[in-house]
Amino acid sequence: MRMTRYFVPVLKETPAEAQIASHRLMLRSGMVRQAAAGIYSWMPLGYRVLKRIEDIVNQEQIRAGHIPLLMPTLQSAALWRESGRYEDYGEEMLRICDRHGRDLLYGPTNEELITDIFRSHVNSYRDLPLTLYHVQWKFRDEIRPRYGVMRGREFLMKDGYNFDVDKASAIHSYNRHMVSYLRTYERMGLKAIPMRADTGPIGGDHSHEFLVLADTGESEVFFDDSILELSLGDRNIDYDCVQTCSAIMEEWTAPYSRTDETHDEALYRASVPEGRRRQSRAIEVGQIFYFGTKYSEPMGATVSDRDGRRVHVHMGSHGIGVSRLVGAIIEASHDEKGIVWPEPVTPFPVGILNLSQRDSNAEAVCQMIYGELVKKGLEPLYDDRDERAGAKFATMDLIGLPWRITVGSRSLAKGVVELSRRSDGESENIVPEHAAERIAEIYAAHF
Ligand code: P5A
Repeated sequence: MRMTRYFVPVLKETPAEAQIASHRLMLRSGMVRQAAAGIYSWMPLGYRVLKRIEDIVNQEQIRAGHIPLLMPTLQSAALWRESGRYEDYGEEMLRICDRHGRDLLYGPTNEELITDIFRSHVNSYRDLPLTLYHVQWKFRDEIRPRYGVMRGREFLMKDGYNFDVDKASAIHSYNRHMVSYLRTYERMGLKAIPMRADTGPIGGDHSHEFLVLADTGESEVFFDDSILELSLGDRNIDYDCVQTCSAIMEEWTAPYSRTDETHDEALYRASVPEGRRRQSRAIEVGQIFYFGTKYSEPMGATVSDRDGRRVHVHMGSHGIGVSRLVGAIIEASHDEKGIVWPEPVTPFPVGILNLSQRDSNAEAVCQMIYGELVKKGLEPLYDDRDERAGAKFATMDLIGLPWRITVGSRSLAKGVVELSRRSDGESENIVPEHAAERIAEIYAAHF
């Protein structure tokens, strides 16, 4: 993409309303624009990142055997009256009345709607286990939307729902989600720690939140430092294997880790050696729940079991804050100059920066590198504006692409261009013909 043909409405001034780095940087780099309190338009650059995150989420869901579908944003209030949550949900629910006087709502979550789909079409234990999920916009009329996309009113969530014939099978679904979430966050370059959590309006008594450490996070967390050393790496995981998933679940939940809602000071002191006790702020980027028959009973979602008896299905639900993750990744990865995108979610793999825009040779070299990168499926962002070098560097640093190829008359006279890394500024000179190949090698390690 050529910058002169793109749309990146960067801001020169830091917007006064933004209190945390990610919100500031997303506004300044033209990734989002507020449409109303807690409601954002995703500008081209922000939209690319959102899609990258959504792609990783989808790939990992499908790898775990979960099935994508798409439910609407608007739901009928009648279903929520069946579960009893229409009144209980309170003021966070946006209630709408259509022209016929029928009550609708903008879905804050989809347990009722998915249970309705399930009960209408599934009849037998033979069709289980089943996990359906979608990535869809949600609305929660948060009393205090803040921190940009972190606590929005309209936000993008991946929400999945498992249906199992009994508790043991549902616990496997829960563990499988835990494992697939760990892998999902790891692929984004994030350390997300599972922590025992409260269940709030979703219900049940079995839940974990996934938290990313950040000073600006809204949660207070207490954990055993040793949990930070755990990693799935490139383990080959069989998601259908009960033992594999429960062993990984055990591994990650053995060290103490809890949010302030479930924190037990006595247990913490007794089970974590003093030198390993850590207390921090953190951002909740996902949560998983097992709630048994909380929805299937009032809504009559049953299947016939092996003995021909009708039983209520056991369910859980599992959410990832897709739009929140954009902010969380920036909180975890930025410096004083701007964003530092991890390779797996960057909007463009590399930026080409032309310091000598009016030199036809420099333009030809940039175009050659651009063409080679596109051939390799790595579309770069080419800053071809007729701007001062300083302004171009500042924009690239703000936008935060992980790699930059700088082309200028002076270095071309020596037959080289500069390849540099955003995270530490490390750079090297390479011949222009090798530039695209080098970028391809770097990215091959990630995909
Ligand atoms: C699980 C999926 C649920 O709603 N029902 C379906 C369950 N869980 S949750 O914890 O309430 O939400 C899941 C994740 O969504 C993100 N999230 C938000 N992101 C941005 N702005 C908000 N206002 C907001 N509220 C929730 C969080 O990442 C949360 O973990």
